[in-house]
Amino acid sequence: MTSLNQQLFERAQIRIPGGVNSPVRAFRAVGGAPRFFTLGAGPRVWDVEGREYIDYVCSWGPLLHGHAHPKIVSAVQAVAEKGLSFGAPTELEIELAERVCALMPALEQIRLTSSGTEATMSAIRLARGFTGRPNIVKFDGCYHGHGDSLLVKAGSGALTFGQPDSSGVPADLAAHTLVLPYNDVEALETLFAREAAHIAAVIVEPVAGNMNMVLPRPAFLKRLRELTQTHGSLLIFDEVMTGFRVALGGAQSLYGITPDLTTLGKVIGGGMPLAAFGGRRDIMQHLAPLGPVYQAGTLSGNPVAVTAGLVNLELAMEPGLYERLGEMTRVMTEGLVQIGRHHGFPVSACALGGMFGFYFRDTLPTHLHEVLSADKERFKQFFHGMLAQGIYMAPSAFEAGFVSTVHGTAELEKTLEAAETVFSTLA
Ligand code: HOZ
Repeated sequence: MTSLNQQLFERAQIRIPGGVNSPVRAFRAVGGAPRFFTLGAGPRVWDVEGREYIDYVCSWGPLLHGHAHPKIVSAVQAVAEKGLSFGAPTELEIELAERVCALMPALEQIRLTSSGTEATMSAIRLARGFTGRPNIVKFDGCYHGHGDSLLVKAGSGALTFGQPDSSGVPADLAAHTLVLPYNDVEALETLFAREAAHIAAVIVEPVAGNMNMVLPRPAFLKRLRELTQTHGSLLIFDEVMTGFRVALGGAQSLYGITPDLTTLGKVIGGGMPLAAFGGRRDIMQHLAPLGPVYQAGTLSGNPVAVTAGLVNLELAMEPGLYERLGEMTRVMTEGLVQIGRHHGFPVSACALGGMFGFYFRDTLPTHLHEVLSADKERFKQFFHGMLAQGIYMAPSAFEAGFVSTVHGTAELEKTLEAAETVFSTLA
């Protein structure tokens, strides 16, 4: 008897390539049929077969306050009744711009887009236009959306499916993307000594979240800032994932670094398609209509998405919220590690705010090669075991996990009980 999820997956594959609208969702890295969801409430989701799961994907990060938060839903309903899109300015956009710039002082100006990919792609174009230089530097395993210049040694789905260098990207263009290992200060210094005059920007996930989660060495981010500043290259922090997720002020507030440009997405849209890039005013003023760098979007600053983002951020501003969220994430991941090790598995985990990494290797990875050395077969078994116990984790060993502010003690206990059951059967 084929399950309903399987039936839908087969039907989807007739009209949608791979049955999904974003590759990692297809479950290919773990096997089996993806779950088709019908309902989300707080920290939980339900699939078409009526099965309930505690959700640690949280729509890949945006749902800082869980599914269908009543305040977000009612604000979105109210604004939707007044019109879904104008393709003209609204006051709501100014409010969101003001709020984000106040929370992240490195952003003096901001432009809204509809997806993180658009934000990073535009930030790269702006950096090239501003500096007049052609090359960008990225780090092996970091993912910055699927813009052509950035699908070189990329993480996330590209890494999951063994296509870190996508077909369809002209070699001439890819040649302008220079790739270095994450956390490697020496490699950075060598490259800058040789190529600085041609480097428009260095783009980095200040906490990497698309090769599982990899914490930066503080000295790495510090040196990045110094070298870019000295040589007139721009430093772009891609905080699409970490912005308002690891801290209210993003990873840049935790590590005390002021980038020239920052890209945002996920939490800034509260579950709606919204992203942004922003930074120094003198750079942002190179954008059309003020300057020569073109960038646009029919649905940019869409009022419904902006409203969801505004309420998501308003809720995030509650005092003590990130401390509580960080504590919940830490206790959950430490619990997983403790249970795994008790059953003899070499596991490790890291957590920051509402984001975590969990690895089948005994020490935390510091760059992609160490991430790749984790046991992917064990991960698959663990993933399916947890799924059968009602715990929904990212279906890839190369994605970070997410905890929301409404995951509570009940979810924590159920997750750790499930882990106990799963690790004891894996043993
Ligand atoms: N690239 C996203 C995670 N890092 C996956 C997005 C999705 O499939 O929704």
